[in-house]
Amino acid sequence: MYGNHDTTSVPVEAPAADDPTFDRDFMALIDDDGRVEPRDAMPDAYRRGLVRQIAQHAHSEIIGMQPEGSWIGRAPSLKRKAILMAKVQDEAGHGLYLYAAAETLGVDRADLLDRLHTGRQKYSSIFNYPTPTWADIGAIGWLVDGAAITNQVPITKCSYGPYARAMVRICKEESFHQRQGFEILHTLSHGSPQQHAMAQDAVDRWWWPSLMMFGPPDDDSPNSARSMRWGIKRFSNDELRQRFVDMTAPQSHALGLSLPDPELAFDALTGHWRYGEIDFTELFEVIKGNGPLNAQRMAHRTDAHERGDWVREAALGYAAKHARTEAVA
Ligand code: BYC
Repeated sequence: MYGNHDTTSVPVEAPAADDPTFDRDFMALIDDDGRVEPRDAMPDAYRRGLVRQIAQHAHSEIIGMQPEGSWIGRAPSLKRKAILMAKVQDEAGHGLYLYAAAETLGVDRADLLDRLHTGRQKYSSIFNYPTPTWADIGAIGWLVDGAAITNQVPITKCSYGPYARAMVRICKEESFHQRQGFEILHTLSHGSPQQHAMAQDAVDRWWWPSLMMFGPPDDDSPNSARSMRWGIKRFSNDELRQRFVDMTAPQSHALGLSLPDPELAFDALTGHWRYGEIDFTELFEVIKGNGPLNAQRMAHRTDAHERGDWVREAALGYAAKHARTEAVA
C-alpha cells in the first residue's frame, strides 16, 4: 500500500480515512522508518503539517535571496560576483524543489504564494536582518547556511518521500554555500585590521539571530511533538541548536573570530558547548512582523511577483499552445 512513488505503476488501493486500520497501518509505517509517498493515504493533520513546514521552508528560500541578492552588483571581484550569483540562483532552485514537493500534497503553488504575500504563512526570521557590509555575505554563508544544514540534513530522512529527496540535493548545495561563507570570512579575518573588524562586526550581529533560526525552545514549540511523532522532524529545536553551537564554536577559532557570548564554554563533562541565554522575545517579535526589515522584504517580494505576471501568463500561453499541438498530432 505505501511507498508508491513510481508514477508509472497502477494507482494503489489506499484505505478510506474512516477505515479502522488506517491510522494503525500509517503509524506502523512511520515506526518502521518507511516513506510515505504522494498517492498514499495519510491523515489530514499529517498532510497539513507537511504543507505548513514545506511551504514555510520554500518561502524562506525565495525571501532568502534578497539579503544576498543586494550584494551581487557590489561583490569585490568578478570571481566573488560569479560565486554569489550561483548561490542566489541555487536558493531560487531550492524554492522550486520545495514548492514542487508541497504540490505533491495537493496544494497549489499560486495559493501558497498568496498565503505568503498576505501574511498567512511564515518564512524564516533570519531574513529580516540587514546586510550592510560585504562581511555579512560571509556571515550568512558560515552561520545561516551552517544552521540550515544542521536543521536540514535530518530532513533527508523524514517520512515524506518527496520532501526527503528534495532535501538531499538542497543539503549538498547548502554545504558548498557554507564553505564559501567561511572562506569569505577567513580572507577578511586575515586581511587588514579594518577587514578583520568588519568580519567580527558581521559575526557579532548574525550569531544570536542564527541561534533563533532553530525556533522557540522545546517547551514552547507547539508543533514539535507531533512533527517528531510523524517523522517530519527528527530532532527537537534545542537538540539541533546545540549541535550547531558544537559545530560552530571550534570553527570560530579557526577563523580567528570570536562569538559574542561571554558564557560560551566547552563543558568536558557533557562534551557540549554551553551557551548564554537567548532572547526569544526578539524571535517572537520578528516572527510577528516587527523585525528590522520585515516590511521591506515583503514589499520587495510582492512587487517582484506582480512584475513577473507577464512571465506566468506567457508560460501558461505556451503550455496551452503546446498541449493543442500535441492533441492534434
Ligand atoms: N522563523 O512549533 P515550532 C533557509 C514558527 S533556512 C519564523 O517550533 P516547528 C535558507 C513556526 O513556523 C530557514 N518562524 O515550529 C538558508 C511555528 O508557527 P506556525 C528555513 C518560526 O515547525 C540559507 C511557530 O513559530 N528552514 O531556508 O516545529 C539561505 C512555533 O514554532 C521560526 C526551514 O524551514 C523561525 N526561525 O519548528 C537561503 C527548515 N521558528 O507554522 C535559505 C524546515 C519557529 O505554527 N523547518 N517559527 O504558524 C523546520 O525545521 C521547522 O519548521 C522549524 C520550526 C525548526 C523552523
